[in-house]
Amino acid sequence: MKVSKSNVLIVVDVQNDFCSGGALAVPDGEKVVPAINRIAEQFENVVLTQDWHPRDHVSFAPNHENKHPFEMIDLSYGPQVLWPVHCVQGSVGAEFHGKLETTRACLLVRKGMHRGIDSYSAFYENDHTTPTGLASYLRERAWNTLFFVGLAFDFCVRYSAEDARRAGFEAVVIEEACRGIDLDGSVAATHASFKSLGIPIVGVEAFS
Ligand code: VGL
Ligand code: ZN
Repeated sequence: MKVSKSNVLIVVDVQNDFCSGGALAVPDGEKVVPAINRIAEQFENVVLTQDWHPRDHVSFAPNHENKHPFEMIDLSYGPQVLWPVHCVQGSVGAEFHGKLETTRACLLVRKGMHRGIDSYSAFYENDHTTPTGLASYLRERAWNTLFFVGLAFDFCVRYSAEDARRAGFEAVVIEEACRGIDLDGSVAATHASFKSLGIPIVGVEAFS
């Protein structure tokens, strides 16, 4: 695949807490790193996202009485999964994986920073109305096709790609450079949703 100047690679949440030994470890999460580094070499434009929560964040199970990680609760903006404490602002767990090549990235989008709203998508928080500013940034740079890699396939990669598509961008997911959490069939639900929204999955070999 020939990567063009209007293409951008969006590297989602490749942070220590989502890798083996981390607070919300995605199985084999760190295995995406060599593939992402190789793919990123083909792109002139690379954007990174970073899950970046305050310690009192509403998505953390211990911040609710008698609630456990992976239970659901209802918040004003809808149902929300409760997670273990993860990606706390300034913590080692919130840092990018040490082997992730970050030097060529032009923009870093931090998300999940408001205490009362979680944010899976790089574009909108989970209330689906509070923007991060990423869509305007990409539009101003006239980048129209977004390639997604990173963690987790069925949460932050999924919601980012879906919002990109709804915002009028072309969105493509390189699934081999992603890993999923797979909570209650969330990986299958992601595939179905991508299919209905017109979000193709392409292989890594296209970028070598
Ligand atoms: C994520 C759950 C909670 C992700 C972030 O990056 O997919 N998942 N926070
Ligand atoms: Zn999070």
